[in-house]
Amino acid sequence: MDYQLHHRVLVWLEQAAHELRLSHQRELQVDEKKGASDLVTEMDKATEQFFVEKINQYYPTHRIIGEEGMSSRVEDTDGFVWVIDPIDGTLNFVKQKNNFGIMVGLFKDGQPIAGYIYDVMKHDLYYGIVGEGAYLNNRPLDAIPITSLEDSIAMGNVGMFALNLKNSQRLLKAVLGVRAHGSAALEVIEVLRGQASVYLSFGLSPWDFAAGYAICEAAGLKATKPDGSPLSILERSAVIFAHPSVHQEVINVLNTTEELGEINEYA
Ligand code: 2AM
Ligand code: CA
Repeated sequence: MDYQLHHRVLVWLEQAAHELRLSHQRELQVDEKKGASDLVTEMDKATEQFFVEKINQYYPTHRIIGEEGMSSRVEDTDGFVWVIDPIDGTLNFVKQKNNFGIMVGLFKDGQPIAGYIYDVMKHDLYYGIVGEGAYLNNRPLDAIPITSLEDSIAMGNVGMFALNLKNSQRLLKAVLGVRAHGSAALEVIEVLRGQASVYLSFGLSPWDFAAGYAICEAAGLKATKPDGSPLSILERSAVIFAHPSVHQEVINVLNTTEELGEINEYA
């Protein structure tokens, strides 16, 4: 790992997070993307632009995949590729002024090197360096132990469970309860901390999962497609982030065909 690069990313994240907090004091320009719940603001664009300018200045040979498309399209994984979500949970950012994150992943030849998730309003900066470990505010992450799926909490999206997408109500039944934040960043954090055993989401874009994928790799957690195969930063995909002791069981649960039975309304 290049520690000068790592230090620069930490500084950039602090600068970007500060600007996002300040932006809550003025009126935001909010536009809809695919609908009323899929929003973008000038701060999504400005934050991505900030990272793109910094990376281009210090690492001109590196390429960037960002949600807001501020750099040229990346078609292969050769060399260093950064994957950036300037605001993850934009709906929360606009409506709650809370519960959103900045996510940055760094990959070399398609393999994760480092990942960063900043829970902006809590001032909590998580990062993982593959081969070294995972950290919260520069201290080694101290996760709650996970013993079994049935004795744990799962993270997901409310709509996904309501619609039983890909048999997800099976997972709802297999755990003690499910929780949702509406931000992939915050949901991955729950798994990193051992507050949940698994976060499952269908249809995540590379910027939604790349940082979490890299931190999970650094922390010894699993981040895969629902069939257990590896993620690609060039493809949108369904993703399971899980503690290794429950990962295969989550896959098995999603593939179960026996009758579902009653669901606990408080799950
Ligand atoms: P975003 O805020 O960066 O768009 C919300 O449930 C979570 O899913 C967020 O992490 C959100 O990221 C992500 N997401 C991905 N695709 C989405 C979509 N089409 N609409 C809303 N959220 C989406
Ligand atoms: Ca986003």
